[in-house]
Amino acid sequence: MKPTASKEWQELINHFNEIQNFSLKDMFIENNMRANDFTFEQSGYYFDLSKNLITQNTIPLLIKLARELKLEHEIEDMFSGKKINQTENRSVLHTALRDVKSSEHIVDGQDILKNVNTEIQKMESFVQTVHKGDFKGYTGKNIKNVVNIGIGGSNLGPLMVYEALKHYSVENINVQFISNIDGTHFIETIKDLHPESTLFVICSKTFTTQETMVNAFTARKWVQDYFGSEQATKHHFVAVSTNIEKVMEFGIGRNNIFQFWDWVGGRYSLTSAIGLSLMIGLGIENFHLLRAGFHQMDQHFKSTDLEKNIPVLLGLLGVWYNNFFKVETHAIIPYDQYLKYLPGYLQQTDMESNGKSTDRNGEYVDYQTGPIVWGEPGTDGQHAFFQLIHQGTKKIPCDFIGFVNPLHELNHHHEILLANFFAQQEALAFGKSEAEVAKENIDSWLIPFRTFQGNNPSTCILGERLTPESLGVLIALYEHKVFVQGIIWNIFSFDQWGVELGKQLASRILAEIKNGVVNKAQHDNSTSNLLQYYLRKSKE
Ligand code: G6Q
Repeated sequence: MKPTASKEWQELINHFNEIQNFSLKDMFIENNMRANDFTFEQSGYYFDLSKNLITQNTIPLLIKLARELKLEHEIEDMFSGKKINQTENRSVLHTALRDVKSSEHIVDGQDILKNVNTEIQKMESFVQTVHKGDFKGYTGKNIKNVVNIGIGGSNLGPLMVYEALKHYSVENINVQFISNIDGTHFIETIKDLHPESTLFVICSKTFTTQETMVNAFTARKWVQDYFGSEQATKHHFVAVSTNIEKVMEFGIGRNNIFQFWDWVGGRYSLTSAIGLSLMIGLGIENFHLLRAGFHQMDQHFKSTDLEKNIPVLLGLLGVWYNNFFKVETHAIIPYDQYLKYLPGYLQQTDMESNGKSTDRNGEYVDYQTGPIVWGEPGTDGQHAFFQLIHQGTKKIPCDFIGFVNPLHELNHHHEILLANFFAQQEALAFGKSEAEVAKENIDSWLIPFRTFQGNNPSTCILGERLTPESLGVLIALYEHKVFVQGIIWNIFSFDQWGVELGKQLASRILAEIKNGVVNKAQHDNSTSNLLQYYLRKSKE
């Protein structure tokens, strides 16, 4: 259903018109218990939504809209395995990958949990052989370096989680990631590695993705050239894929292929065998704790009333800003260096899922869908882009993510980090008025420059400690938030047709580059000129 045609949408417009000029400062003065009204504790996190531009009526009205658009029913459909990824005719069952509690889950007559668990056991056995030194390189050396080759969903999740949980990583194994087709990524990653102690994990659902395959073939050549034997391949390569045939053609034995299924979307796949490098790098137990964290949030999302359901509330707040305040972006600001790849990871989760302009009926939408997601860790961001959030002309809802306890002993660092974490949210919400600035005895002409309007919304997500489990909770929270928004916007969140056109054109252009001849009839004037310039200069 078109959301904007509902009476609930109209009610939200009316509500917006009433409150759009309210200020957070006034709302906190009017209700000095406001924080309590909008704070939730869930799965080891403290969620403070009170510094958002909402009144007591906003969330109920948004929830009314969600109910009208059958959100509860849609959640059930996803969990039960209905083929909600309609343009690809697939179920969306990443929640089954981390269902650590149920004994079976029948979809189309198949117990998919049995398959999940069989694959997990296979991963565990393999990882044990690597850890114990039973899996050896071609010349009998133990594996010390693992290189994950994959891109998009077959890279961003494992990369982000490995960096986030490095504190928990196993000793003597170092995991690296190669994703970009830019040869620099390959060269710079392998330059300090030795083929005898390196294992490549080729992660590709399709095993046809250009970047991954080119990197995989280059890696295979690197290994074979060193050992002077094709036989070395099976000692230094394993793969994760749904395309067993293609992997075997590459030269990897059936036993070293780890499987997943078409009901797992790439960007939702990190708890499938795509997480093999994680299981190797972080240990079996930590991989399970991560899954358990995901499951905890899955359960919360599936069975909690919308009024207290955190992914639902965060999703609806996003709709509120995106469609009523008409903001364009959403910032993710982790005050935790371990989470430095989280904003990039969530860019894919969110923007590849909800960056769509065709609704579920195939019609062009006449309202805004997914926001631009961006961010950097604090406090670095404070010395870069925070100026614009504080004094620029744009409203930018921000998620501030932090943890009470650090994973190191430099407590004085952590106190300063968290002081900044709290201070930025306070400053963004309440600003500093002209009158307050004037009291500071500065030249009057400087007052406007030193004034802060405030009223920039933020959500505080404060965890107890960054652990495999709490990270799982956090990732699943964002996955479900994105799902909620996709339902409200009436779009298909689980396909990604928008990545296809560029790929097609690149393959056409590559043929021209290889032939050294530009087919002008195929291109506009600008592209033809660029190609000609490139061909001319690259020959010089
Ligand atoms: C994610 C997308 C996309 C995908 C990559 C890699 O949801 O589908 O990012 O993960 O294109 O695809 P392969 O795993 O098939 O190589």
